[in-house]
Amino acid sequence: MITVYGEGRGFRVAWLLEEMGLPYRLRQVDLLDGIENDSEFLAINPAGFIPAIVDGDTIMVESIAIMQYLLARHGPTPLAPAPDDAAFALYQQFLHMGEAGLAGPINAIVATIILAPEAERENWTVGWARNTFESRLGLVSRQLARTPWIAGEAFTAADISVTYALEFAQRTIGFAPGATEKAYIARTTARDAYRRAMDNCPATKAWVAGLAGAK
Ligand SMILES: N[C@@H](CCC(=O)N[C@@H](CS)C(=O)NCC(=O)O)C(=O)O
Repeated sequence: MITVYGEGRGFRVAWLLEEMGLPYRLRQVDLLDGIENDSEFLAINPAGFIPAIVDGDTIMVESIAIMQYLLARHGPTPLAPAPDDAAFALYQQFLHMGEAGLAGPINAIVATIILAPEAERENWTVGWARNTFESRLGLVSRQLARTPWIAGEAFTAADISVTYALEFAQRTIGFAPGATEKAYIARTTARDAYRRAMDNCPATKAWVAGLAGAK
């Protein structure tokens, strides 16, 4: 049985596991409680960030890498188009862009607006991170104007990566999706696997419920 440590980007992992029909359990990690008090989790990830997984003898961190591991180790699955598939390049691109170009820069904004002293909250780095998010979002919107899913005509793990980032942005930096992104989020989040993952992730469910009016 695979154990997923922590929600946050662990939701991506739970959603993927639901799509793949693989059994798992979620082990909550409360970052706000002081991670130094959670020695069991620190034994899994001494760096103290989430998510992490344990799958037999395998321990891993980094949500996108975890997804690639699960898709490869427990696949094959159409959720990860093969190298000879026409969707392969876009799939790889957006799978990674969901974190590297969208959710990652948001971390800098969130950390600054929550943790920085008042006078430092709208600093240069926050502006840079917003611009980075917005320029990558332009590529997402352009692609969604062409195809229903981010890598083409079929739902893939890249849609999990990007959808999480868009909902994260809505929740944290006041991102207001346009009509194309709204319709996309409605499509991806209507999937049964998304709903089942939500039911296993109460903290994520609570914050997404808060977005209901924005959708
Ligand atoms: N690139 C990492 C980002 C992980 C990340 O930022 N996790 C957040 C919660 S979603 C966290 O643990 N923050 C606390 C920390 O980094 O110490 C991934 O995709 O897994």
